[in-house]
Amino acid sequence: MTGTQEGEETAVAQTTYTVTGMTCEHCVASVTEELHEIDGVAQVSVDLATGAVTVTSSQPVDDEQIRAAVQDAGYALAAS
Ligand code: 9UX
Repeated sequence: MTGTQEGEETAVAQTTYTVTGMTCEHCVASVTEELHEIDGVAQVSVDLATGAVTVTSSQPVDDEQIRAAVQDAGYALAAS
């Protein structure tokens, strides 16, 4: 019962945030790119319709890092 998936980084954390202000796929691309620059971030999934952004990482990521990256991209994190 060892649960390591081959070919993928081990995901230890997965958190969904709500990002406001994204209105097209280019917005989605910008946010995705910024979030990928954070250490440990392995996968970023964005639902444009709802603003739901799910971040999967190989190590815990501080919410403030997420907030800063989203702001760098030009958008905002909804208060949780
Ligand atoms: Mo699309 Mo988003 O043209 O700020 S990039 S609206």
